Amino acid sequence: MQICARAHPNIALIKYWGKSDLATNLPSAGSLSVTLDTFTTETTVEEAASDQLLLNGEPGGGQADRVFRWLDACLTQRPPLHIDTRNNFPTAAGLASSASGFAALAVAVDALLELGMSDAQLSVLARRGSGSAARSIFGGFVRLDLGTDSNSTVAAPLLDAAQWPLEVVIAVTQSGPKETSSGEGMERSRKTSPLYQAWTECVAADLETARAAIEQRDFAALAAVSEASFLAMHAVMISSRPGLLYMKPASLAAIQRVRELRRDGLAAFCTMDAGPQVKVICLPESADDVAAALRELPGVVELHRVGLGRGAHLVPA
Ligand code: 2P0
Repeated sequence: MQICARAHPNIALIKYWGKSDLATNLPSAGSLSVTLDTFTTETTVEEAASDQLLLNGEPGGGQADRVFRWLDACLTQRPPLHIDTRNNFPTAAGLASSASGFAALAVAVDALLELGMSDAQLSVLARRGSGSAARSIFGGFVRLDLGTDSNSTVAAPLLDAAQWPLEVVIAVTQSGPKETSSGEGMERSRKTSPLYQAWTECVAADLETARAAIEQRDFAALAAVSEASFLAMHAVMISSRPGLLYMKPASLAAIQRVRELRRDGLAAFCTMDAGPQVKVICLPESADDVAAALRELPGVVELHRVGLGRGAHLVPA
């Protein structure tokens, strides 16, 4: 029997950067995100004679080790599995492919092995594979709160995509894999950044501000707190030793341009992750003008426009 699941990446507005427990991949603070449409991971699983993972049609290498270690840590027993996972967008380039990847796998493995997990249990399973994947179990606006332990640190939906259909313009400034993986970067920041403690302490208040802004559909308030969160995260990255410089000159140019557009009245704000791409969250009426302005910038090599999408789900194999 083959089971296929589909999941979308998500973009954090209130960022996750740092872990308090490596064994269970427990984040040191909460986070809040929007799940995208258009970009998808589709993952097919079936029982096999031995473990094998194909990533975009090629043997998974280091990713395969990571996936099978995760499954062995989370499931008491399982058969050997053949996993075929494909992304329709760049892998490991700061476009959150691990979020959609582990969310799709969690849903597919749960169905194949008939584990009967709830959405919350699926979110914990996905989180143990990749912190941001906990959020891709759900669609629209999603919040992850710290619980008292690993099993209660779980994402939950805030609003469906249709309840506030924002658009996201993604300016790719450099394609290809990132220089330092998120997991390695987070550990470097935790161990060496003098700003790390202050960073983890400011997240709870930012989460509450963002939650209220989303509930009230207050775009300006969401823009202010989201921009503050991503800039604070990059301050932590830059102040790590050695410093993690994910921004490129074109990334900074895009951020400055979006700030000008906002001063001119457009509803748009930027966020960035562990890579040089700039994601611009827009009200739908501003997205055309934002895309046109970013297309003109030297150094923007690709532009994508996506909406908000649904959570991870099964599809016919
Ligand atoms: C986020 N990022 O909240 C943050 C912002 C990148 C910057 O979650 O080590 O691949 O697998 O738990 O989820 C990317 O890190 O990290 C990420 P692991 P993950 O979206």
